[in-house]
Amino acid sequence: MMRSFGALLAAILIGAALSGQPASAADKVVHVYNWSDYIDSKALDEFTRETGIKVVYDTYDSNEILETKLLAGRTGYDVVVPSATFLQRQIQAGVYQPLDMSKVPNAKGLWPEVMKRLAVYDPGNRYAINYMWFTTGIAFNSEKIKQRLGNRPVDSWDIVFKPENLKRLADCGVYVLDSPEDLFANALRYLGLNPDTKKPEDLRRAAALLSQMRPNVKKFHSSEYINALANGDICLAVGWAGDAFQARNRAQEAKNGVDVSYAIPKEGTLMSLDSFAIPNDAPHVAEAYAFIDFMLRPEIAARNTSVTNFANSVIDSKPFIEKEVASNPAIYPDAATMSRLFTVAPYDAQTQRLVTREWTRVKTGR
Ligand code: N2P
Repeated sequence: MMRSFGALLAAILIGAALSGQPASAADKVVHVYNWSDYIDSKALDEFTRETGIKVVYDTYDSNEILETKLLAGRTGYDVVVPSATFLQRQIQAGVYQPLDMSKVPNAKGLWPEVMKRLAVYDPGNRYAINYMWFTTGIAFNSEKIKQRLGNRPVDSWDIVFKPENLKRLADCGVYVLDSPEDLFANALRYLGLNPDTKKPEDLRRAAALLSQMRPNVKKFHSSEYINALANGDICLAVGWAGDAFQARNRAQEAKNGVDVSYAIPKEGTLMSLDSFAIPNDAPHVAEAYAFIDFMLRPEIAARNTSVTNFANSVIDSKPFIEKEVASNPAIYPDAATMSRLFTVAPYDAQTQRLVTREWTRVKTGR
């Protein structure tokens, strides 16, 4: 053991000598695993320019994918961005290290209201720092919806959960998030049940409602809807707020005449919080802190919001955010809308198994 350790050390030292750099220079890297379409790529370049830390950046589009990796361990990632419910049970599973806030000076600018909401999942805000928060809602192609449903406003989950409505949109294309947490919570709410219930019979009722969507859904997917909406390939998606507005912007840039809108349904919807956390076995902890702190700078947070159209939690970023984004009530909801948003607690293991099984049935009919 000692010998092989010595040999390893020698190899590192020789390697460093050959490359002409001290061993630590090779460590100037941070491995970040974040949601797709969730950052201004120029912010990454700027971080590297300023700190000399290279960013290896991978993306995912589902909490389940992230969680499977985290629970297997040794992901090699230094910073990950779970949603709050997943964060809570990952903390309980011992996946993360407690944060040393003295290494994140910009955390002083975090929005107390958002961090308070996050504290429900991470008591005392010990393990995570909020990155973005947002709603799940209905993204749609205004013109195509009007052709099919007339002038009635798109303002209710009725359009998605009443098969006679969704059927009229099947020909122009409907995508739905492949995210059981979002869909179950909203189906429960729509049925007048507690969106946070863990009762098997309630969850089965929600699953039955969700199953009715299947014949009219082209795809269950959590990131492809941005381009599909922007290109006019689909006319409706159950999706996340920022993604909907990214679709709108892409269509505008392409000047293809497609107009994408987004609605927070009047019945209310799920509010989610995605937060930075550092895995226990992160190989580059100092760099992880540097990365998180950089992203909390007001100007940088503002750019990430202006580009992604997701609301961040750095209060002083507001004046730097593009006006159209900062004043968009679907991105930064007003108090009345806020009061219709709900959050949910994580599923216990047994409920999770039920939900996973039912969700597979919703998607495949089997
Ligand atoms: C970004 C989606 C992030 C919100 N495309 C889902 N957690």
